[in-house]
Amino acid sequence: MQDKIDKTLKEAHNFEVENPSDLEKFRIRFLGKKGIIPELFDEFKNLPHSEKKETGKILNELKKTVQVKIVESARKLSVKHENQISIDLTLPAEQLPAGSRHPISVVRKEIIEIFSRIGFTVSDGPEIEDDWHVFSALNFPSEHPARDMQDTFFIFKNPDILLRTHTSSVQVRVMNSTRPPIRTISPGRVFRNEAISARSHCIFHQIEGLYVDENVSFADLKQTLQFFAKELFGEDTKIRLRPSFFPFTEPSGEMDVSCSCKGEGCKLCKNTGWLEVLGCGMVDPNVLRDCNIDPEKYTGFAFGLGIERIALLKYDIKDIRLYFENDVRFLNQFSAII
Ligand code: 2NM
Repeated sequence: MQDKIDKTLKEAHNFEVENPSDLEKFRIRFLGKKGIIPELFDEFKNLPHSEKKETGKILNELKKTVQVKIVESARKLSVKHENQISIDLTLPAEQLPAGSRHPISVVRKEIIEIFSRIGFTVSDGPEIEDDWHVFSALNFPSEHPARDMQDTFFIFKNPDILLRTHTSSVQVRVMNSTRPPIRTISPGRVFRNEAISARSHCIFHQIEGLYVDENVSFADLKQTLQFFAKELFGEDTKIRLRPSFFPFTEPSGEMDVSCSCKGEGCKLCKNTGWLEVLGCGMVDPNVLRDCNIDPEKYTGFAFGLGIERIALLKYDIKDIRLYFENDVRFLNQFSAII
């Protein structure tokens, strides 16, 4: 019997299992109803009592070895099987998790689309500018506080190379290089040397608009802004203009939109019923002249808005710093917005 067990063990070791059918043959040969191992257990019953302990131990070990070989071979075959599936090029691709648009991008896109519908093109310009395009051509007097180191970032401490503080510099470039009619908006990053807080940041995003042609009037400005406000905030939105001052426009104004609380009072509008949205005005004749446009023949209106502020109002965002942290818990909240 000992001999038979040794022979069976050798055979089990040498049995090559290459595929599922080999595995099934192996199982039947050794563990099937009429297989070698059940046969050996039958023979075992007839052994004299004195041999049972020793032989039983070896027989059990043989059975275990065969079982382990079956489990191991099955595992190896299934890995092989999986590898074959993974190169099946006809299978549909796995879905990748989609990201979301940044709220600043969402609002910028929406504003660009609104102005595109009434004939405005998009213009672009450099973030690193010179004094003339940012200040001189825009009627900033030489002693204006915005030109101060405190407010503007200068590069290499050179007073003539600086980071633009508004995208009006792009419009100076447009006016210098094209003849009216001009209808353009310029979205872009701007930089101001300000302390970072919940309400302001040293980098933010602006969109400025410019319309220059013969007979452009303040009424055109007001109608354009009213259209814009209704498109962005809803058909029921009302606007109001308050007098203001900017070096590059005369007269100048600030536009408020009616708050969605309808004057009932809320935190957002501080119970005034109005939200400040943008600055605007008629382009100062000095600006037109500096940009080679005849102020006797042409007039223009311009406006400027901060995208962070608009997004803040639209989505009730409490802290401007959230825009720049790229915390996915913040960004994921905009994943439903296209
Ligand atoms: C504002 C407010 C008022 C403005 C002026 C010009 C230009 F280039 F035509 F002179 N661009 N943008 C402007 C006017 C910007 O931002 C609050």
